[in-house]
Amino acid sequence: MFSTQAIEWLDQQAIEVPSWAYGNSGTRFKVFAQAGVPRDPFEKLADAAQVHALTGLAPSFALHIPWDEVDDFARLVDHAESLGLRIGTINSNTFQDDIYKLGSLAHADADVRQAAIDHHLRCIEVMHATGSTDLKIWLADGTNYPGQDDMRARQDRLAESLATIYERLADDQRLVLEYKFFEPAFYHTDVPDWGTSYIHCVELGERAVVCLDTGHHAPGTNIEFIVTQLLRLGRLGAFDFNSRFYADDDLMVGAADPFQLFRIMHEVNRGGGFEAGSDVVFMLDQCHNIEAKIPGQIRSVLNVQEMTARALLIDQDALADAQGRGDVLGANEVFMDAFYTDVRTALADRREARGLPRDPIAAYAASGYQAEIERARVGGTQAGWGA
Ligand code: RM4
Ligand code: MN
Repeated sequence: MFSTQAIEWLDQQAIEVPSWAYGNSGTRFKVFAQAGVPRDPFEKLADAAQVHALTGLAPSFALHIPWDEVDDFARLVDHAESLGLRIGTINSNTFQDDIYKLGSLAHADADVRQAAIDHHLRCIEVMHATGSTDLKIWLADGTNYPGQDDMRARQDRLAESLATIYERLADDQRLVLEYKFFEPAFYHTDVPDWGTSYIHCVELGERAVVCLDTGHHAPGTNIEFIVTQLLRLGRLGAFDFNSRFYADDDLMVGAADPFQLFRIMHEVNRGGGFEAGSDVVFMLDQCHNIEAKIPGQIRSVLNVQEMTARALLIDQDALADAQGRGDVLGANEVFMDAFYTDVRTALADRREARGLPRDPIAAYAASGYQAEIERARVGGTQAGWGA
């Protein structure tokens, strides 16, 4: 079914999982605790290792600081390696401390800005201790009311703070700037869109790149166009995958709109994002509020794999030919043919050939792991949304 090239890319596909997907999470209405939830980053890694062992798709693990602070990062790295994993992106957190009520890197008060900068310098230390090469910055900065603060001055302060952080990165480390159009700020956000993120990145330098979180756009936004443009500009650093029906729902990627995920993967392919040497990081940024977390992560990485596989089935020659002839319906038919092709059996065959279970969700259920963690992990809490 697949070309040799497609098989090679599918076999090498790597999707980074976020530590916070394994911890308790919820909405502002309620955080529902789940039995067996990890008590520390070591246990989160153990859970992530299940996802990778059963799918072969998730070799790296993103940390959120300070949620995942530990005394000894060398021990955490050893633990990750013993589980066949490595530490990926380090995500900063300047949205939960009281001092950040009116912002962090764009705050009017120089002391607050300095505290936020210092937090990022701590994150860079963690990067050195873990071998991570990506510092991901998502800011809750913004305002709720027109006139509340000077939007223009906030951009200048933000640019200055980012430059201070960027200067401290090593040559092989990147600053990955994520945008989001609203929430928690409801009037304006300081990095609301890809254009703003891109402008700051260009000003910073070559190692500053954009993170596209699929849940961070206004309804109706053509996300795949943004993917195309950022790849064209060489600034698509990372994805935060999730899906949404309304706002930033953080549901499982591909759950709300598999066709959108397919279209995104087609543009990734078109822009060389699967090729050797591409440095696009494919990360999940999700919360499993009501569903079981480990199977939720397994389902999510499989969804990404499935839509990647379908996108790789597009007959590129036939598509280019129809496009060149101005054959509107023909081009669309080539595109849709691939989308409508069920690849699940072919991917299960491929898994079997690689020594992986045909059905990772069923294999997880049969493994007894869930019962074991529910028995063993009692009484702990772990920093995160629920803390
Ligand atoms: C934000 C954003 C960030 C993530 C946090 C937990 O909405 O998407 O990427 O680190 O949530
Ligand atoms: Mn995100």
